[in-house]
Amino acid sequence: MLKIYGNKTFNAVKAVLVAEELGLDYEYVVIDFGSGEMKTPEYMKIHPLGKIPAMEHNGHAIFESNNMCRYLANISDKKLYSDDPLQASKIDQTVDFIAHHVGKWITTYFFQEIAKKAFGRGEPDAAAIEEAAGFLEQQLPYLNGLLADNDFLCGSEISIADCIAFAMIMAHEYTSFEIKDHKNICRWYDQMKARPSHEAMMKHFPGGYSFD
Ligand SMILES: N[C@@H](CCC(=O)N[C@@H](CS)C(=O)NCC(=O)O)C(=O)O
Repeated sequence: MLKIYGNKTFNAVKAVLVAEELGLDYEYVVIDFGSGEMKTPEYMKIHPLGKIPAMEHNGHAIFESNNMCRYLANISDKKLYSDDPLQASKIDQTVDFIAHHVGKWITTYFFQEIAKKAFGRGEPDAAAIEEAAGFLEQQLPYLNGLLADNDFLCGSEISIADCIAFAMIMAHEYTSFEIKDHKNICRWYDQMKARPSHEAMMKHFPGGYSFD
C-alpha cells in the first residue's frame, strides 16, 4: 500500500508525477496547511517535522521529496533511474543541481508571488525577485544546454530528474518567472506536459499552484 501526503507545493507534485510515470497504484491524501493537521501526533509519525510531502509504503514512513522520488523508482526496477552508477550519478547530479540552485530561486518566486498572498504574509519583495531572476539567468542556460541534443535532461529517456525539474519549472505558469528565452526548456516542458502522467497528476492539484 502506497499513500502520498501533500498539498499544492512543488515537492508533492514531484512525488505524484513520479508515481504516475511509474504507473504505481497509490492513494493521494491532502494535508491541510491551515488547520494544524501537519503537526498532529498521527501525522508526525509519518513526517517527524510535520511537513509535506511524505509517504507511507508497506508500513514504512518516508520523507524528503527527492528521496521519495528515488525510492519510488528503486521499487520499480529502477525505471526513471538507473542501475549504471555513472548514469545514476548523472541523474543525481541533475536532481541536486535543481534542488540547490534552480529550485532554490524558483522557490523565491513561489514564496513571494504565491505563498505570501495565499497566507496573508504581505506584498512580494521586488529585490528578492530580482535577485532570483539574476541567478536563474545564470543557471537556466545549463539546463537548456542539457536539452540541446536530448529529449530529456539526462539523455534519451525520461528520469526522476525530469519530473523533479518539471514540478519546479511549472511555477512559470503561476508567477512572473519566465522560460521563454530558453527554447529547449520550452520544448521539453511542452513534451512533459503532453504525457498522460501530467493530466493524471493535475487531478490531485486542481488549479495547479494557484490558491485563488
Ligand atoms: N526539503 C523538503 C521540504 C519540505 C517542506 O519544507 N515542506 C513545506 C511545504 S513546501 C511544509 O510542509 N511547510 C509547512 C511547515 O513546515 O510547517 C522536501 O523536499 O520534501
